[in-house]
Amino acid sequence: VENQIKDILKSRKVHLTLIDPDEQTPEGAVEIAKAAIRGGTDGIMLGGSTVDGVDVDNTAKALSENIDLPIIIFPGNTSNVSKYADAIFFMSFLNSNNPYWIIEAQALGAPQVKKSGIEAIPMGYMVISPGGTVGWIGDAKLVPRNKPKIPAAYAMAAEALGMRFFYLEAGSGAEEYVSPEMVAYSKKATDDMVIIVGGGIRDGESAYIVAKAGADIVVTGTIVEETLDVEAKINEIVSGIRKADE
Ligand code: 1GP
Repeated sequence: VENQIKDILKSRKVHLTLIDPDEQTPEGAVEIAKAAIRGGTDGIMLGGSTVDGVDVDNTAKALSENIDLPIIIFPGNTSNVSKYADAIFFMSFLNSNNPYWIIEAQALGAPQVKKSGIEAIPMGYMVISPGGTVGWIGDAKLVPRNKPKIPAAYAMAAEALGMRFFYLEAGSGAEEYVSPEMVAYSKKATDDMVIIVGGGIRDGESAYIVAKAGADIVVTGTIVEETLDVEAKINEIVSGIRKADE
């Protein structure tokens, strides 16, 4: 999956659709995923801050039987592992105050990941103010929105530690997405890091702004839960990202 993403990135930026298995049935998730694919998304991320493992597993199974694009787990905790997914963002919550989210959950989850046979993609995860549910659950030392040098330093550290993906997260449903300055600092501070930006991106213009600033991957989640026309909404976001490719 990592190679597949990096191949696409040679010619254009990537969009991933986040589906929260808590929010609908597995069949409902398949319908959303199919519409998002028609809208131009490149893969499905599966996860949420408060999701249980059974929901993740059932939804991953239904998706794997019905779609061809990569299914990547975006784990909220150690139970969120499923052999039906293609990969997992094996992530460390770099600005958590709690060692559980930095390395302990990873140690507890690693044997299951190994056993499941899915690909682990090493990722540094950084939560920016306002941070939302994940900031609260993850005991985050939230980065102020106007301090772009802080996550850039973490991105450099993550790259030196061997992580290949770096996620700037404003929190699901955030009122404000991560600022373009912050995205640009993290992108410029690193050499080969794949920069992912998510949280609060709701329209083509915001997707364009973060992609133009340096996001390699733009993630949207909440909008697919809110819109009545998933295909059209994803198409709007993807068109914004494509504009940044020009
Ligand atoms: C949340 O970054 C993702 O972890 C997506 O955020 O739900 O606001 O699109 P939204």
